[in-house]
Amino acid sequence: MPATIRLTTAQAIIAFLKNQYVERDGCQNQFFSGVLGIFGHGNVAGIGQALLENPDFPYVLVRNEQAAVHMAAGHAKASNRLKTFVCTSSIGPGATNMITGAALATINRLPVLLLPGDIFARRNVAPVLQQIESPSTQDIGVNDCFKPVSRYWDRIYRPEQIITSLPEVMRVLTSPSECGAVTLALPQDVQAEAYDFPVELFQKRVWLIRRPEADSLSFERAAAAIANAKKPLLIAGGGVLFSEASDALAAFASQTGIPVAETQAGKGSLPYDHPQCVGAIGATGTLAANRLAHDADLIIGVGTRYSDFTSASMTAFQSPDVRFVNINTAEFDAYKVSAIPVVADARATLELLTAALAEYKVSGAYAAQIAELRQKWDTEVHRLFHLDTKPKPAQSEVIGAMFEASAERDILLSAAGSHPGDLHKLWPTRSPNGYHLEYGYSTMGYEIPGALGAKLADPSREVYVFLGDGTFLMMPSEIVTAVQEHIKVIIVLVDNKGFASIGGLSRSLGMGGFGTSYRERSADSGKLDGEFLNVDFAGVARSLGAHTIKASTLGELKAALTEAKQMDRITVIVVETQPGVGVPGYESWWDVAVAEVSEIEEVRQARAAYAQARKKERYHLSPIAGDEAEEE
Ligand SMILES: Cc1ncc(C[n+]2csc(CCOP(=O)(O)OP(=O)(O)O)c2C)c(N)n1
Ligand SMILES: [Mg+2]
Repeated sequence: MPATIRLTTAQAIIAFLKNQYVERDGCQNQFFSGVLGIFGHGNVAGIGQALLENPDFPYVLVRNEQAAVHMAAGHAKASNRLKTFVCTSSIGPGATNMITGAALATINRLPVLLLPGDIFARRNVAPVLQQIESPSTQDIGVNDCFKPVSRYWDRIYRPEQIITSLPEVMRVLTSPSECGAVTLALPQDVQAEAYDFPVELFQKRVWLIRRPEADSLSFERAAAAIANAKKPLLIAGGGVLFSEASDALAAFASQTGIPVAETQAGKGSLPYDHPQCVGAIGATGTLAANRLAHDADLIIGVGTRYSDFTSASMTAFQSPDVRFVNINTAEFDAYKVSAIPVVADARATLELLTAALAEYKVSGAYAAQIAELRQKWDTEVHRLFHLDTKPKPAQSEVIGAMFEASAERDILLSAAGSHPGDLHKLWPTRSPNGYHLEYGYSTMGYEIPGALGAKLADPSREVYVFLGDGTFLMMPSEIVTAVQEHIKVIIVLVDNKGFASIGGLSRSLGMGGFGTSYRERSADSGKLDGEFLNVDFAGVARSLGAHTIKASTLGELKAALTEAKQMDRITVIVVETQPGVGVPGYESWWDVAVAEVSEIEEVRQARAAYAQARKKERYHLSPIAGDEAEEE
């Protein structure tokens, strides 16, 4: 008989999780950095009790379950998916608070493990507090809502089910192609139930993070397509960073001369001053990247899922002959845009391509065009960093000041508002993962908890958070967690009286910014166009425990950043920016559908412009280039 140990289901889960390790390129580390969560009756006596008995597995109390998942996702992103946290919640609202975080993680392909409490498996006391009942089945609950946002979902009705479920949990969390949110719903009675578990289950287990290589035929076709390309452009997505392929990409780009454009998730794949780096691509792209994309005859997509921001809503690639090669661990992404699919690890494939393309170099004319576009873009960034706007600084000047204050390995983190677009264009990223944008789900509220997770992934890197006033009001609460855990991050909070981003979008579509600024309802008009609301953001941050500084001018902001660097605790700098001074778009667009009929003339005009712009949207259905080549 194999040796067994009698544990509750919750005790067994914690004992298993703390013994999981990952290994890549010969380096090993513990996969879970601990457990984040909030206790309620649905987990306090189960997972809570197990954590009490396992003090070597750190438990961090957070303020909001959604924030716990963001913190885990930020941690996973900043550690290239080699680490994450477990998130525990009670049943009901504590559990469903995690759904937004789960969607964020799955969309961004980040591993997070969620353990929501669930209603009693034995049912005799139903309906329990916070249970949603169904007249048609007893086998449904709010945790079923996690199914579409999880890459793996399971509910544990009997203790021994975890023996087969937990290995599946780990397979998905450590898979380079499948990873995302994993949800294990845990009925509260089952959490506390004991079972004789095999001791083997709790031995140290090391999960190999594979670097799959391409099949030879796909690889040869991809290499041939590149060798024949006259105007190739490589798009670096998040997969380049996850794969730690920056050096391999730099070698490939230097040798071939192929320019590299970056998605939001892939920005920082190359340092901004690498001669082949042409910066952001797509709706929030640089002039350099967007011009090159427009005429490219071959797009090499590495670790990208071609979101609408990357493809400028399928208008970015206008050459009639454009073809695609996609390098991706996920077959799903590799096959997009009718590409030659190279289902493989980014680093391994780029190294092999560099060797296979020793003879290839872009033309002198193309190289000169790349150099000239890069030069023009540098000038534009310099202009926007030094607008000298008065009396308040423009947002681009705030970004410039943050860049000047930060050091090479520091991290710039943001998620929603007007910041992602401005930062994607302007932030000169100096080191891999130095640019941390959650732009798969663009979740207001990710920034503070995401930053805490990123900081815990590598405390030697300073984390700067660029935060909107709208986002801050949505979830300021994790400042308390930062104080509790002694986690230092620097937050620059831009007070622009509401939603500059959506307000600007609304105005551009003929709706005059309706319902997007923070103003009182006017007694005269009955609308939200009265006095501006005067929220004391610094006061809120201070009351939660942060060191706070108010800056009214660019000079004060620079001084505040110097002070913040010297602080040993979370610091919030509040800066008001000059309204209406935005960063323009650069020969790009984003499809936001405009009303087809309207009483408002401006909306009708916007619709006409919209119909015109949409004509550039393309399907990329060309036969796969490799096949064509073979037929000739
Ligand atoms: C949770 C969530 N709700 C709504 C949105 C849609 N949205 C995107 S940006 C934005 C406004 C953000 O305002 P703020 O943080 O002040 O940034 P600003 O636009 O002023 O730069 C909204 C409402 C979102 N991205 N996330
Ligand atoms: Mg704002």
